[in-house]
Amino acid sequence: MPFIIFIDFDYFYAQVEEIMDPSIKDKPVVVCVYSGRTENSGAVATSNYIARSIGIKSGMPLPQAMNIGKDKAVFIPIRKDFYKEFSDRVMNTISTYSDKMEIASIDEAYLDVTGECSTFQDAVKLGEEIKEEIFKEYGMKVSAGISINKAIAKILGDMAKPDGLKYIDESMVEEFLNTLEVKKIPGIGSILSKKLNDAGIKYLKDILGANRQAMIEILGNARYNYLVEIAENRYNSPVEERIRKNYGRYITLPENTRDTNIIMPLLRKAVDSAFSKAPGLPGEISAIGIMEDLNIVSRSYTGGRISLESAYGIATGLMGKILEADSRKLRRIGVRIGKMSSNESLDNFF
Ligand code: DCP
Ligand code: CA
Repeated sequence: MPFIIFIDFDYFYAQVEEIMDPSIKDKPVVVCVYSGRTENSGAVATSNYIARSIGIKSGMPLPQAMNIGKDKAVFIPIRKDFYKEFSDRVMNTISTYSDKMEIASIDEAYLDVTGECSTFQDAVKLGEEIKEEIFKEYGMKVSAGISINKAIAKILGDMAKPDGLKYIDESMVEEFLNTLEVKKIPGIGSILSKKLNDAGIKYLKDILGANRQAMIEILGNARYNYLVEIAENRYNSPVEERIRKNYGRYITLPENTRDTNIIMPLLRKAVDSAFSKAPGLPGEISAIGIMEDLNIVSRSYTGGRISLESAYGIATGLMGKILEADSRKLRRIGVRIGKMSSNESLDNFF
């Protein structure tokens, strides 16, 4: 069975605004899309949880939100490019945990960590580590769901909000599916779930006993099949690699350590792996150390076309410098290569 981690950033746009200006953190924060028609026309893109608790939610018309928020809420115009860039950085950090990653939206990602983990418990630990690292590095809270397929992982991630983590392993799946309400399933909004409720369907499992034609009428063929697959625990849509190419490789050490007998062989392995992904030889190589307190330290070398053989020595030297300058233990190590002189692009050029 695969191990899948789903990550969703909490109240994303509004949280970015809080991170940029912590003084607004204890107020309702509302990110607004102004339509420009009249001064206050537009809608709420998203809001923080304090704003949600007083009823200001995504999609609400601005005049209504302003009426509720009045003088206590902070209204901020949307700055999409800035959030996109923030998202790219967080996604980059997440991508260091597995080579199989699917970025599903600006604030959602799936990781297949089957290859990184020998037990489900390892996958849960990795999920906790990802949450911790994102918070440490960016001050951002995310929620995580961990299970044996993407659908259940996402359902759990949604249930874990905010700032939570939930998991269901193989042995718990059946019981989980037996009591799962259909409205909790991604893609089943309030309109569909009302229609299903009217047809006597409250739980996902009810669909299996219902009249097939009647269900298809409400759901359509594709969605019906999708729900049946989840309900019968046959859903296995793979994590599809959708990610900006990153010629890096990070490895979590078996324990926090400064022992070069443990670190350097794994560093060589990271070099091998980074080179195997790259289309040509790099002009730059960095060694990265993620410390026991999750602070990140890196050292880089630039020059010429670096061969795999020389990369081992360079990376080892860089890691040596990291250890020399620091007294902390290392938790993870990484190698990143860049400034590629790609054979491919030369071919295209000539
Ligand atoms: N978004 C938007 N308009 C909407 C819904 C969402 O512009 N009607 C944007 C703003 C959100 C981002 O997409 O920050 C992600 O959407 P989510 O549904 O994941 O919502 P949030 O991240 O805001 O909240 P949650 O904590 O529920 O994930
Ligand atoms: Ca979100």
